[in-house]
Amino acid sequence: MKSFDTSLYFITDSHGWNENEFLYRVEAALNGGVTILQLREKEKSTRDYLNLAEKVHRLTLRYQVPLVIDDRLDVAMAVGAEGVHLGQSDMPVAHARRLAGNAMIIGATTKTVPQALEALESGADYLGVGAIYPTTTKVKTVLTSVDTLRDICQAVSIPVNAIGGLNKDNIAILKGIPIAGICAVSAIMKADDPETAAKELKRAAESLGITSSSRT
Ligand code: TZP
Ligand code: MG
Repeated sequence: MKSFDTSLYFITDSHGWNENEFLYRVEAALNGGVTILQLREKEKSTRDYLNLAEKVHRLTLRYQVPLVIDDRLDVAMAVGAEGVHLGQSDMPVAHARRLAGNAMIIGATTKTVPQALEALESGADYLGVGAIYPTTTKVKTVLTSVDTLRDICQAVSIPVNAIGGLNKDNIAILKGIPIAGICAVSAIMKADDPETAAKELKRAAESLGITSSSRT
């Protein structure tokens, strides 16, 4: 059964950390209550991505938090991850769905209503939309307006998450927009105390009315 909650969606970035420090931070974030976790690696070899994914999956399984692998359906399937997240230049959602079957959580990055509708029709389970604010995380992206985010939320029936430069002090801009959750990399990954950072972000999201809701 596919059940997931994107209300506090943590995306990892291993830059600047050795493996032990990285895994410590991942576990701290899990302790802080992140509801879904994406392993995002852009520079690792396939083998190194697989090895790290296996280690992270052991942690996420212990916390019963779904693990999503960024970009790579093969890595996701090979480690038995619960999901994969696909960008506009990755494998199309329809192809991934055909290969992975219905049980896999498939997320898609979309920046426009037509892209969102296409992802929905292709079988995506949730959407990531942004960047809402400029980001310090290494990514090729452009800013997405809050109005476009609202339009996408209204156009699709699946959960939509906001991403990009979001932290506990600036997410009020999302008030009143029917997003399912907040995605964060640096607000948690680079925090002095990732567990507290996750808790504080969760509280800030709850104060906007973004609450845990498992999707099936
Ligand atoms: N896609 C759009 S912005 C972004 C991605 C992967 C990075 C978000 O990172 P941060 O540190 O939360 O701004
Ligand atoms: Mg990607």
